[in-house]
Amino acid sequence: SSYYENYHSLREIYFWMEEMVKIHSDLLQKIYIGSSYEKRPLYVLKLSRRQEKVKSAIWIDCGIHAREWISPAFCLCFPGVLQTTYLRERDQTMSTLLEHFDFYIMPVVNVDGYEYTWSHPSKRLWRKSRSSHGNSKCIGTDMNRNFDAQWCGEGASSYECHEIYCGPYPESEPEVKAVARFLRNHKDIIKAYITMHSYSQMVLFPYSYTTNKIMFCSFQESLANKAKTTVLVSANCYLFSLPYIDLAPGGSDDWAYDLGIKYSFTFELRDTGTYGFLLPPQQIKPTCLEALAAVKEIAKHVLQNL
Ligand code: 0X9
Ligand code: ZN
Repeated sequence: SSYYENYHSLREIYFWMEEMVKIHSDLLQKIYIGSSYEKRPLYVLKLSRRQEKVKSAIWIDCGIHAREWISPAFCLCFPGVLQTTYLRERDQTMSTLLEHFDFYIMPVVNVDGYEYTWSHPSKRLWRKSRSSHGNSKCIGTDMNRNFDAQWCGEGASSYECHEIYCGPYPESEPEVKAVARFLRNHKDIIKAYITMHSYSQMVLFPYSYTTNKIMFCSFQESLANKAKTTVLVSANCYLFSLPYIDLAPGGSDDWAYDLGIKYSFTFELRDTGTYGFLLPPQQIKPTCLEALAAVKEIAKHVLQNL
C-alpha cells in the first residue's frame, strides 16, 4: 500500500513535509508559524501555483485533537493526491481552483498531543494538548475550546482534568495562538476555513457556541447540501448539521467565522462509531477521497461567490 494508506508518526510527517517541498518546490512551500508547548515546530504548507498576483486562499487544518489520526492523514493525502491528479492527470477542477486559490494546509496542529498518542500506546486516546499551567494537577487543554469565541462558556470546562478543559485564558495554548495569529494576519485573503476532525461523518458549521443560526445560514445549508451530493457519490453518507447538537464554545470554526471568514466548516471524518478513533488504515484512502470531493465542492462554491 502507498504512503497515504498508512498513518504516520510525527517524525515521519516532518520528514514528509521536507521531502514534499523539495520535490515540488514550484508548488509547495513550508511556512514556520511558531512552536508548540514542548517546543516542536509548527508548520503550514502553502500550496500555490506561483503567480505574480496575490490570490485568495483556503485554509485547512488537521490534528487539533491528538487521537483523531485520520485527520492528519487527510492533510497528507491532499497534497499527495494532487501529485497524481493535478500534476500527472491534469485534474480540471483542481487546475481551475489552483488558478484562483492558494491552499494553506497545516498537517498537525496539536503536535505534542499527536506525538504522545504515538509514543505512549496506552494513551492512544489522548485528546488535548500537553501543556501545564500554574500548579494544575492535570495536563492538557482542549485546543478546540481554547479559541476566543465565547471562550469557556457552557459546553466547555474550566477544570484542568476534564477532556474539554478550555485552558486558563483564550489562546493560552501556543499552537492555538500560532494558528489564530496566522489567520488574523491573512484574514483578508483567506476565504474559507476548514478544520478536520473525527469521527461521526458530519460537516458542521457555525455556530457551536450558541444555538442561534448564523445569518447566512440558508446559503451555508445549500452549500453543505451540495457538498453532501458529492460525498454521497462515495457511498458513505455525510450528514450536515446545524446547530451542533451540543454547545461547544471556543472552537476554531466559530472563531474563524467571527473573524470574518464566512465559509467555515468542521469536518467530522469517518467513521460513525464502528472503529471510531481507531479507524483501520484501509479506510484512509476512501475517507480522504470523499472529504477531498467535499472540499473541492466548497472551494468551487467560494470561487463562484468571491
Ligand atoms: O467537540 C469538538 O471539538 C468537535 N468534535 S470532536 O469529536 N472532534 O471533538 C466538534 C467541533 C464543532 N465546532 C465547535 N465546537 N465550534
Ligand atoms: Zn476533534
